Amino acid sequence: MNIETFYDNLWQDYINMTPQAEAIADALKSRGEQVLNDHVAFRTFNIGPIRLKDLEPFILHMGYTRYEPYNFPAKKLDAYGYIPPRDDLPRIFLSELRVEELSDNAQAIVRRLVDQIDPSDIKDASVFWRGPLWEVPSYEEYQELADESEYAAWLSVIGLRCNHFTINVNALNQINGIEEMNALVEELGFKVNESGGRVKGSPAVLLEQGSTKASVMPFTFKGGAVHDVSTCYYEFAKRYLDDEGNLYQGFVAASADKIFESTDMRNS
Ligand code: OOG
Ligand code: NI
Repeated sequence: MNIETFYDNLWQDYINMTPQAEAIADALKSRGEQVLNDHVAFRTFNIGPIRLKDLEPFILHMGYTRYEPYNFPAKKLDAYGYIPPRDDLPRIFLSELRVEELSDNAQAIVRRLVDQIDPSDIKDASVFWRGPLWEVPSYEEYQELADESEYAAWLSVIGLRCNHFTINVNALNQINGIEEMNALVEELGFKVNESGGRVKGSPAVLLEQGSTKASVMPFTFKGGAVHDVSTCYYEFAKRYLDDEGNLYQGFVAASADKIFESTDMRNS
């Protein structure tokens, strides 16, 4: 699949899940701004046929290069950043949950989901907008997961799909910083993720980031119960030059740790 088709499909699936993102992008475009993406991100489980190392080949096949690993001890996550083959394309952030670190009960719920995956569904990069590859859990199971890992609960209902696009703030003309993006988000009636502060990172770590709180939608759980769930969010990133004059390409674990909470409905 060519990379433009990949991003067209990914964006369509993403704005279906995240109407606020389309509204924010449209507001920028109507002011004459060029909306480029700094990065996109995906979440997965480290078991079955959807481990990070099973999904990574689809990213490498599009010409991406593996860059840096990141570890999130409290959230039980591992991640990698990937550098695109061209400067106008987004970086990719791919994380996976260390399922073996969950309680036996939560592990059993996750394993029941992953056991249902048909490995032939994992054949190309379209896996990144396929959603849940399993029958969704009951609301009780979802809540049990959320008690231990908001990431696991989110992934159990939203499945494999882009969990955020990220506006490249360096490419905007009238907006100079993350807080100006936050203000626009609020002006449009959407919420900012304030966990870890409204602006995460600093020029000293060469990356500043902010994000919305994820869109919320009614979701039908196994058994028919309907409850609101967090879907996906929009992020904003501003990068700085390092001592050699190169634009910083990595992520910042301390900031990422808080950006994950953009999908956390219990903490808003
Ligand atoms: C990813 C959170 C981290 C970043 O740019 O540091 C992140 C996620 O929510 O899955 O996006
Ligand atoms: Ni991000």
